[in-house]
Amino acid sequence: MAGGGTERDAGAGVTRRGAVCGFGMLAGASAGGAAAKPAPSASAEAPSLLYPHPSPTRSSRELSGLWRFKLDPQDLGEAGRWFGSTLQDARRIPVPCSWNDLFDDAQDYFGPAWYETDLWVDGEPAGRRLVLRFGSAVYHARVWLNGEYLGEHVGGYLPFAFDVTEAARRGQANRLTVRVENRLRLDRVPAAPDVRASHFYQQDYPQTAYDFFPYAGLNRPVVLCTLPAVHVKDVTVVTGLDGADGLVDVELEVSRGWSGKARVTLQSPVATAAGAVTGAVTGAVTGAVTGAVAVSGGTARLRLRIPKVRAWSPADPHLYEMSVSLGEAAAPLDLYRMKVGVRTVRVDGERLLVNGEPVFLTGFGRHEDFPIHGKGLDLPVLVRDFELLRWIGANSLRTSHYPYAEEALQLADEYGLLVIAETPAVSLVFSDPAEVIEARYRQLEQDLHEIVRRDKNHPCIILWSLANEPIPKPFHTTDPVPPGAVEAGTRFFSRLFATAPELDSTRPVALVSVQGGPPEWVGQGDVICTNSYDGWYGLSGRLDEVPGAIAREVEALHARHGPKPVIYTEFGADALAGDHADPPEMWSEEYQAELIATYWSVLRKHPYVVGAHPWAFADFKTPQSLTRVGGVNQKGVFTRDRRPKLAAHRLRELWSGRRG
Ligand code: BDP
Repeated sequence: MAGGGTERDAGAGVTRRGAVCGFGMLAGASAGGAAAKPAPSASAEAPSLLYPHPSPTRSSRELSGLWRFKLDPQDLGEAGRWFGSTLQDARRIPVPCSWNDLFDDAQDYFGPAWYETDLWVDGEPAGRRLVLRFGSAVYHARVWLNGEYLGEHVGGYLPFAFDVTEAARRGQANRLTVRVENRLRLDRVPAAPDVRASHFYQQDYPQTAYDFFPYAGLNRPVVLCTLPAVHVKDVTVVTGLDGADGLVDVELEVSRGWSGKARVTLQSPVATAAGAVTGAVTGAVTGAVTGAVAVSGGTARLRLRIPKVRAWSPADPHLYEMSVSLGEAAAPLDLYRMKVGVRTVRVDGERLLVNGEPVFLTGFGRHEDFPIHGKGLDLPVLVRDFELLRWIGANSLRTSHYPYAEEALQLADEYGLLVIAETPAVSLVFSDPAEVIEARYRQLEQDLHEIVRRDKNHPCIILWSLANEPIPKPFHTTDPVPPGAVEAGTRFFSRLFATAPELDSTRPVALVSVQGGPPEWVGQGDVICTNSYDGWYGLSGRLDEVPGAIAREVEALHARHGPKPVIYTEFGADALAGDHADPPEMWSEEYQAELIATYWSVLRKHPYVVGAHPWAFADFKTPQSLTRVGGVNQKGVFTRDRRPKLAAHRLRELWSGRRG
């Protein structure tokens, strides 16, 4: 194929030319670390995917702005070498942003689209590696610089990067071209539905198997980074508590199989009276904690002990500043800075423990969703959402139903929100053909590698969710479950549950089941997570029958899976803001508030229930369908523009303990 790309979809990861994803060092206290590679030429080495925090030895420049954009419905671009010259008849598109709400012809567009921008690198410090890092591209991306093919990435919600040191030219504009393709396909994760088998989602437009709008494009920032030839390529931090002390195990991966001296320093930032942040150390720690280590063949491990540690917790989300420097302290070859929260997480019988203390999760599943931006990273909305979560008394969040932007996790670390981090495996159907299921498995396993690699160091993440609502057959079909579908799912999740602890042995793992889903699947989790819609999809309108139904359901879960903690990851009702009814009727604000309060009071009576997340934080756009008024799922306790419904006020009272 022109440009060097080959159709290698459903395969996952990045291919070609100094590109990376997830094949390197794996997370976890006992993970092996990167094998010492024979010193490869820097351009052949996969670039680092560490979040590009700037430092004295590194720079990061967002390429956000107005790019050129063109749909390619006939898929002519690659054969026509559109990457070889300036895009003809292009219009402007902001990056980051989803394309759907911007242009009428792009709203329900599925196919390739081309992005292009000019890039000057003359301002970047000379003598460093130049890396282009994409926060995400939904769903498949191919990238060229000055017509030279850099590589591709498959999977919509995770970063990828290319070393462009050789491809970039100084003294002239560099043409960066990206082909993004968003087809809804059976073999993708998340998948399109098999319309031959589905009677329900056939009604939806566009036809997704899941209940959120398939916003597409370059949804997260593209960043031009510089870093030294010898640099910190990956860092894995695992924290522990030993009496009053904190333990911080650090594993380093350094580029080019480098050997030499490294130093790791931890210190507490403190706001001065003027509000500025200084490098001074507070609390019981007197002075920064530093450890020196010899890096050999590109890897090193060390343990730092923080006397009288100030542990990270929702009540006190204290973060230490960590810096890793290579070479001589006075003139480091590289300096990487990141934040570290010291905490432990563990399942103990029916309890979920953070720092040894039982926690009860209040909070929500949410979506990256806002009018016009779609799933484009929108920092103002993100900050507003975190403020609202604090206002309502939430202490947790599920990244339903895909990995969120890294900035969301950074904020969760700072706000002290406990996060259930979910893969993009939403609504997988196991009556689909075996080869399709296998293709999805390969993609999902790759996603899991990439997620753990990206997010392993966030103290906020306390639980991995491998999937949301996998089902043996499509919803609302009257056909029986086809033979073998439950077993196919059991095999699928056994493999995935075996992989997760190899990548991260420090966090519990679960999958989110749907009411009535196969117990063999959810039962493999360390925590039983379930979604439940009594009073909405079942027992519609019959609020008085709901408490009994919930109690029977939760007790059955406990009997089947105990002793394990149970989290209700979804329950709720659509409410049209402004619609009122007394006595409460479906779709009114009163009904939603009453139903949520009912769940809360029943769940709180069962000590093994350790979390209750009403669905959802805010209303969000969906495909058009008979059940989605205005093309919006109205189960938010906030409206799509973040105004509280009655349920938000009710939850605020319940979660503050002001009302039982
Ligand atoms: C659950 C799904 C969620 C949907 C919700 C609903 O996990 O994605 O949005 O139902 O129907 O089954 O509102």
